[in-house]
Amino acid sequence: MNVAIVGASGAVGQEFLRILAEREFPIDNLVLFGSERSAGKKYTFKGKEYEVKLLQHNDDFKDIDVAFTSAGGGTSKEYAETITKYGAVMIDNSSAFRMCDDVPLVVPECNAEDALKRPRGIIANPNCTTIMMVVVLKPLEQLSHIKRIHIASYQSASGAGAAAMAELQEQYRELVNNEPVKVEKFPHQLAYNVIPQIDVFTDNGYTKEEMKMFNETRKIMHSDVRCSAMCVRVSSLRSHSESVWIETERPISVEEAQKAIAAAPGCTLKDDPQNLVYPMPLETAGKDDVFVGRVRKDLADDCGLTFWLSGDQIRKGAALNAVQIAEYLYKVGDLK
Ligand code: 2RA
Repeated sequence: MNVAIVGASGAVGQEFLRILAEREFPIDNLVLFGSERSAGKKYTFKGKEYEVKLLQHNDDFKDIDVAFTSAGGGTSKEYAETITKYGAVMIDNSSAFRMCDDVPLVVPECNAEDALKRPRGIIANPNCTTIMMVVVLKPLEQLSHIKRIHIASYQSASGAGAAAMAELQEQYRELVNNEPVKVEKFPHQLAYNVIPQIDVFTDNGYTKEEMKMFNETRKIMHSDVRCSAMCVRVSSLRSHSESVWIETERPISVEEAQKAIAAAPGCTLKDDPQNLVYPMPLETAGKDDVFVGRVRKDLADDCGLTFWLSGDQIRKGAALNAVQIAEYLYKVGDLK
Protein backbone atom coordinates (compact mmCIF):
# COMPACT_ATOMS: atom_id res chain seq x y z
CA MET A 1 0.00 0.00 0.00
CA ASN A 2 1.05 3.56 -0.67
CA VAL A 3 -0.06 5.54 2.35
CA ALA A 4 -0.29 9.28 2.98
CA ILE A 5 -0.76 11.06 6.29
CA VAL A 6 -2.07 14.61 6.00
CA GLY A 7 -1.45 16.57 9.21
CA ALA A 8 1.51 14.39 10.14
CA SER A 9 2.86 16.75 12.81
CA GLY A 10 -0.34 16.90 14.90
CA ALA A 11 -1.18 14.71 17.90
CA VAL A 12 -3.30 12.39 15.74
CA GLY A 13 -0.79 12.46 12.85
CA GLN A 14 1.96 11.31 15.19
CA GLU A 15 -0.29 8.57 16.54
CA PHE A 16 -0.89 7.35 12.98
CA LEU A 17 2.86 6.76 12.66
CA ARG A 18 3.01 4.75 15.89
CA ILE A 19 -0.12 2.69 15.14
CA LEU A 20 0.78 1.91 11.51
CA ALA A 21 4.17 0.65 12.71
CA GLU A 22 2.81 -1.32 15.70
CA ARG A 23 0.12 -3.04 13.63
CA GLU A 24 2.49 -3.78 10.73
CA PHE A 25 0.14 -2.13 8.25
CA PRO A 26 1.40 -3.24 4.82
CA ILE A 27 3.14 -0.06 3.60
CA ASP A 28 5.29 0.14 0.48
CA ASN A 29 5.59 3.92 0.44
CA LEU A 30 4.71 6.45 3.08
CA VAL A 31 4.28 10.15 2.30
CA LEU A 32 3.76 12.74 5.03
CA PHE A 33 2.00 16.02 4.31
CA GLY A 34 1.56 19.18 6.33
CA SER A 35 1.03 22.90 6.30
CA GLU A 36 3.76 25.47 5.68
CA ARG A 37 4.40 25.37 9.42
CA SER A 38 5.27 21.67 9.48
CA ALA A 39 6.65 21.14 5.95
CA GLY A 40 10.31 20.16 6.19
CA LYS A 41 9.98 18.53 9.65
CA LYS A 42 11.38 15.02 9.80
CA TYR A 43 9.88 11.96 11.50
CA THR A 44 11.15 8.41 11.81
CA PHE A 45 8.94 5.49 10.79
CA LYS A 46 10.26 1.95 11.21
CA GLY A 47 13.84 3.21 11.35
CA LYS A 48 13.61 5.37 8.23
CA GLU A 49 13.40 9.16 8.18
CA TYR A 50 10.57 10.92 6.33
CA GLU A 51 10.30 14.63 5.60
CA VAL A 52 6.90 16.35 5.70
CA LYS A 53 5.91 17.66 2.26
CA LEU A 54 3.86 20.79 1.81
CA LEU A 55 0.22 19.91 1.03
CA GLN A 56 -0.60 21.45 -2.34
CA HIS A 57 -3.08 21.14 -5.17
CA ASN A 58 -1.00 18.95 -7.48
CA ASP A 59 -0.62 15.27 -8.43
CA ASP A 60 1.11 14.15 -5.23
CA PHE A 61 -1.75 11.73 -4.47
CA LYS A 62 -1.67 9.99 -7.85
CA ASP A 63 -0.15 6.75 -6.53
CA ILE A 64 -1.61 6.87 -3.04
CA ASP A 65 -3.98 4.05 -2.01
CA VAL A 66 -5.02 5.36 1.41
CA ALA A 67 -4.78 8.88 2.78
CA PHE A 68 -5.34 9.45 6.50
CA THR A 69 -6.29 13.10 6.93
CA SER A 70 -6.25 14.92 10.25
CA ALA A 71 -5.55 18.59 9.60
CA GLY A 72 -8.90 20.17 10.42
CA GLY A 73 -12.18 20.43 8.55
CA GLY A 74 -11.14 23.37 6.37
CA THR A 75 -8.13 21.51 4.98
CA SER A 76 -10.16 18.34 4.44
CA LYS A 77 -12.82 20.22 2.48
CA GLU A 78 -10.29 22.15 0.44
CA TYR A 79 -8.14 19.12 -0.48
CA ALA A 80 -10.70 16.27 -0.74
CA GLU A 81 -10.84 16.48 -4.53
CA THR A 82 -7.02 16.67 -4.86
CA ILE A 83 -6.61 13.67 -2.56
CA THR A 84 -9.28 11.39 -4.06
CA LYS A 85 -9.22 12.23 -7.78
CA TYR A 86 -6.90 9.35 -8.74
CA GLY A 87 -8.71 6.78 -6.58
CA ALA A 88 -7.08 7.14 -3.17
CA VAL A 89 -9.45 6.42 -0.29
CA MET A 90 -9.51 9.39 2.06
CA ILE A 91 -10.16 8.41 5.69
CA ASP A 92 -10.91 11.74 7.26
CA ASN A 93 -10.66 12.50 10.95
CA SER A 94 -12.29 15.92 10.72
CA SER A 95 -15.99 16.70 11.09
CA ALA A 96 -16.20 18.11 7.53
CA PHE A 97 -18.03 15.20 5.89
CA ARG A 98 -19.41 13.17 8.79
CA MET A 99 -23.07 13.94 8.23
CA CYS A 100 -22.99 13.94 4.40
CA ASP A 101 -25.33 11.28 2.98
CA ASP A 102 -22.71 10.20 0.43
CA VAL A 103 -19.94 9.74 3.01
CA PRO A 104 -20.02 6.72 5.34
CA LEU A 105 -19.29 7.32 9.02
CA VAL A 106 -17.57 4.22 10.31
CA VAL A 107 -16.57 2.49 13.54
CA PRO A 108 -15.41 -0.98 12.42
CA GLU A 109 -16.80 -2.77 15.49
CA CYS A 110 -20.26 -1.35 14.64
CA ASN A 111 -20.70 -0.77 10.91
CA ALA A 112 -17.57 -1.80 8.98
CA GLU A 113 -19.57 -2.68 5.82
CA ASP A 114 -20.72 0.94 5.48
CA ALA A 115 -17.11 1.74 4.43
CA LEU A 116 -17.68 -0.20 1.19
CA LYS A 117 -20.22 2.36 -0.07
CA ARG A 118 -18.27 5.59 -0.60
CA PRO A 119 -19.27 7.37 -3.81
CA ARG A 120 -16.88 10.26 -3.13
CA GLY A 121 -13.95 8.08 -2.07
CA ILE A 122 -14.22 9.55 1.41
CA ILE A 123 -14.87 7.71 4.67
CA ALA A 124 -15.38 9.80 7.79
CA ASN A 125 -13.93 8.89 11.15
CA PRO A 126 -16.47 9.88 13.84
CA ASN A 127 -15.94 12.22 16.76
CA CYS A 128 -13.79 10.61 19.46
CA THR A 129 -16.40 10.73 22.22
CA THR A 130 -18.94 9.09 19.92
CA ILE A 131 -16.57 6.37 18.71
CA MET A 132 -15.78 5.20 22.21
CA MET A 133 -19.41 5.16 23.29
CA VAL A 134 -20.77 3.25 20.27
CA VAL A 135 -18.14 0.50 20.66
CA VAL A 136 -19.79 -0.24 24.02
CA LEU A 137 -23.37 0.39 22.88
CA LYS A 138 -23.13 -2.11 20.01
CA PRO A 139 -23.22 -5.30 22.17
CA LEU A 140 -25.97 -3.78 24.34
CA GLU A 141 -28.07 -2.86 21.30
CA GLN A 142 -27.82 -6.52 20.28
CA LEU A 143 -29.46 -7.47 23.59
CA SER A 144 -32.28 -4.93 23.33
CA HIS A 145 -32.86 -1.82 21.22
CA ILE A 146 -31.52 1.32 22.92
CA LYS A 147 -34.18 4.04 22.86
CA ARG A 148 -32.51 6.82 24.85
CA ILE A 149 -29.01 7.74 25.97
CA HIS A 150 -27.82 10.35 28.46
CA ILE A 151 -24.12 11.11 28.66
CA ALA A 152 -21.83 13.21 30.81
CA SER A 153 -18.35 13.29 29.31
CA TYR A 154 -15.03 13.99 30.99
CA GLN A 155 -12.75 14.91 28.10
CA SER A 156 -9.01 15.29 28.39
CA ALA A 157 -6.84 18.08 27.05
CA SER A 158 -5.71 15.72 24.26
CA GLY A 159 -9.04 16.23 22.49
CA ALA A 160 -8.01 19.78 21.70
CA GLY A 161 -4.68 18.71 20.16
CA ALA A 162 -0.98 18.58 20.94
CA ALA A 163 -0.67 22.32 21.63
CA ALA A 164 -3.55 22.16 24.10
CA MET A 165 -1.89 19.29 25.99
CA ALA A 166 1.27 21.41 26.22
CA GLU A 167 -0.80 24.38 27.41
CA LEU A 168 -2.33 22.35 30.26
CA GLN A 169 1.09 21.19 31.42
CA GLU A 170 2.40 24.74 31.14
CA GLN A 171 -0.54 26.09 33.17
CA TYR A 172 0.34 23.76 36.08
CA ARG A 173 3.98 24.91 35.88
CA GLU A 174 2.91 28.57 35.82
CA LEU A 175 0.63 28.07 38.84
CA VAL A 176 3.34 26.33 40.85
CA ASN A 177 5.75 29.18 40.03
CA ASN A 178 3.20 31.92 40.76
CA GLU A 179 3.34 33.15 37.17
CA PRO A 180 0.37 34.49 35.16
CA VAL A 181 -1.53 31.62 33.53
CA LYS A 182 -1.72 31.69 29.73
CA VAL A 183 -5.04 30.58 28.21
CA GLU A 184 -5.15 30.16 24.44
CA LYS A 185 -6.43 26.71 23.53
CA PHE A 186 -9.32 26.46 26.00
CA PRO A 187 -12.11 28.95 26.79
CA HIS A 188 -10.80 29.23 30.41
CA GLN A 189 -7.89 28.05 32.54
CA LEU A 190 -8.08 24.23 32.61
CA ALA A 191 -5.52 23.49 35.31
CA TYR A 192 -7.34 22.82 38.62
CA ASN A 193 -10.61 23.35 36.74
CA VAL A 194 -13.37 21.69 34.69
CA ILE A 195 -14.98 23.53 31.76
CA PRO A 196 -18.58 22.68 30.74
CA GLN A 197 -17.97 23.62 27.12
CA ILE A 198 -16.33 21.72 24.28
CA ASP A 199 -16.51 23.43 20.88
CA VAL A 200 -18.93 26.30 20.25
CA PHE A 201 -22.59 26.59 21.26
CA THR A 202 -25.39 25.93 18.76
CA ASP A 203 -28.83 27.58 18.70
CA ASN A 204 -30.44 24.97 20.98
CA GLY A 205 -28.00 25.60 23.84
CA TYR A 206 -26.01 22.42 23.21
CA THR A 207 -22.42 22.60 21.97
CA LYS A 208 -21.35 21.22 18.61
CA GLU A 209 -19.58 18.39 20.46
CA GLU A 210 -22.86 17.46 22.18
CA MET A 211 -24.80 17.58 18.90
CA LYS A 212 -22.16 15.37 17.27
CA MET A 213 -22.99 12.72 19.85
CA PHE A 214 -26.70 13.00 18.98
CA ASN A 215 -26.31 12.92 15.19
CA GLU A 216 -23.30 10.66 14.70
CA THR A 217 -24.55 7.95 17.06
CA ARG A 218 -27.76 7.64 15.00
CA LYS A 219 -25.86 7.47 11.70
CA ILE A 220 -23.29 4.88 12.86
CA MET A 221 -25.84 2.67 14.60
CA HIS A 222 -28.55 3.09 11.94
CA SER A 223 -30.80 3.91 14.84
CA ASP A 224 -33.53 6.31 15.89
CA VAL A 225 -31.95 6.56 19.36
CA ARG A 226 -32.10 9.95 21.08
CA CYS A 227 -28.96 11.04 22.75
CA SER A 228 -28.59 13.95 25.18
CA ALA A 229 -25.02 14.82 26.14
CA MET A 230 -23.24 17.19 28.49
CA CYS A 231 -19.62 17.41 27.33
CA VAL A 232 -17.06 18.67 29.81
CA ARG A 233 -13.33 19.32 29.55
CA VAL A 234 -11.38 18.04 32.55
CA SER A 235 -7.73 18.39 33.42
CA SER A 236 -6.62 14.84 32.63
CA LEU A 237 -4.01 14.92 29.88
CA ARG A 238 -5.04 12.05 27.67
CA SER A 239 -8.02 9.60 27.42
CA HIS A 240 -11.63 10.65 27.53
CA SER A 241 -14.13 9.20 30.00
CA GLU A 242 -17.92 9.11 29.90
CA SER A 243 -20.81 8.35 32.25
CA VAL A 244 -23.54 6.81 30.12
CA TRP A 245 -27.18 6.06 30.98
CA ILE A 246 -29.17 4.00 28.46
CA GLU A 247 -32.84 3.05 28.28
CA THR A 248 -33.56 -0.16 26.40
CA GLU A 249 -36.82 -1.68 25.15
CA ARG A 250 -36.64 -4.51 27.69
CA PRO A 251 -34.73 -4.42 30.97
CA ILE A 252 -31.15 -5.75 30.71
CA SER A 253 -29.57 -7.19 33.84
CA VAL A 254 -26.15 -6.08 35.02
CA GLU A 255 -24.77 -9.58 34.51
CA GLU A 256 -26.12 -9.78 30.95
CA ALA A 257 -24.60 -6.41 30.10
CA GLN A 258 -21.24 -7.24 31.67
CA LYS A 259 -21.07 -10.53 29.78
CA ALA A 260 -21.92 -8.86 26.45
CA ILE A 261 -19.41 -6.03 26.99
CA ALA A 262 -16.65 -8.44 28.04
CA ALA A 263 -17.17 -10.47 24.84
CA ALA A 264 -17.42 -7.48 22.49
CA PRO A 265 -14.54 -6.57 20.17
CA GLY A 266 -12.75 -3.41 21.23
CA CYS A 267 -14.10 -3.50 24.81
CA THR A 268 -12.43 -4.54 28.05
CA LEU A 269 -14.58 -4.95 31.15
CA LYS A 270 -12.86 -3.63 34.28
CA ASP A 271 -15.64 -3.79 36.80
CA ASP A 272 -14.76 -4.80 40.34
CA PRO A 273 -15.61 -1.76 42.46
CA GLN A 274 -15.22 -3.67 45.78
CA ASN A 275 -11.53 -3.91 44.96
CA LEU A 276 -11.41 -0.32 43.60
CA VAL A 277 -11.21 -1.60 40.03
CA TYR A 278 -12.76 0.65 37.38
CA PRO A 279 -11.26 2.35 34.33
CA MET A 280 -9.42 5.66 34.72
CA PRO A 281 -7.68 7.84 32.13
CA LEU A 282 -4.25 7.45 33.72
CA GLU A 283 -4.44 3.72 32.98
CA THR A 284 -6.32 3.71 29.68
CA ALA A 285 -3.99 6.24 27.99
CA GLY A 286 -1.93 4.53 25.32
CA LYS A 287 -4.23 1.48 25.15
CA ASP A 288 -6.40 0.38 22.24
CA ASP A 289 -9.61 -0.84 23.87
CA VAL A 290 -12.44 1.10 25.42
CA PHE A 291 -12.53 0.13 29.12
CA VAL A 292 -15.87 -0.21 30.91
CA GLY A 293 -16.77 -0.39 34.60
CA ARG A 294 -19.36 0.61 37.23
CA VAL A 295 -22.10 -1.25 35.31
CA ARG A 296 -25.32 -1.00 37.31
CA LYS A 297 -29.08 -0.58 37.05
CA ASP A 298 -30.38 2.97 36.61
CA LEU A 299 -32.29 3.66 39.82
CA ALA A 300 -34.48 6.18 37.99
CA ASP A 301 -35.58 3.87 35.16
CA ASP A 302 -36.66 0.18 35.21
CA CYS A 303 -35.40 -0.27 31.65
CA GLY A 304 -32.26 1.73 32.37
CA LEU A 305 -28.64 0.76 32.78
CA THR A 306 -25.68 2.96 33.54
CA PHE A 307 -21.93 2.51 33.15
CA TRP A 308 -18.61 4.34 33.00
CA LEU A 309 -16.12 4.13 30.15
CA SER A 310 -12.64 5.42 29.51
CA GLY A 311 -10.52 5.15 26.38
CA ASP A 312 -7.61 6.77 24.64
CA GLN A 313 -9.11 9.49 22.51
CA ILE A 314 -6.07 9.84 20.25
CA ARG A 315 -5.94 6.08 19.61
CA LYS A 316 -9.43 4.49 19.45
CA GLY A 317 -11.02 7.94 19.34
CA ALA A 318 -9.06 8.94 16.25
CA ALA A 319 -5.98 7.31 14.67
CA LEU A 320 -6.62 3.67 15.59
CA ASN A 321 -10.22 3.76 14.37
CA ALA A 322 -9.05 5.17 11.01
CA VAL A 323 -6.34 2.52 10.67
CA GLN A 324 -8.87 -0.21 11.53
CA ILE A 325 -11.08 1.07 8.69
CA ALA A 326 -8.12 0.80 6.29
CA GLU A 327 -7.30 -2.68 7.60
CA TYR A 328 -10.88 -3.75 6.95
CA LEU A 329 -10.78 -2.43 3.37
CA TYR A 330 -7.45 -4.18 2.82
CA LYS A 331 -8.79 -7.45 4.25
CA VAL A 332 -11.84 -7.49 1.99
CA GLY A 333 -9.75 -6.44 -1.05
CA ASP A 334 -11.46 -3.08 -1.48
CA LEU A 335 -8.44 -0.83 -2.00
CA LYS A 336 -7.24 0.13 -5.47
C1 2RA B 1 -12.43 17.22 21.95
N1 2RA B 1 -13.90 15.66 20.84
O1 2RA B 1 -12.25 16.46 22.88
C2 2RA B 1 -13.03 16.74 20.67
C3 2RA B 1 -11.96 16.44 19.71
N2 2RA B 1 -12.48 15.89 18.52
O2 2RA B 1 -12.14 18.41 21.97
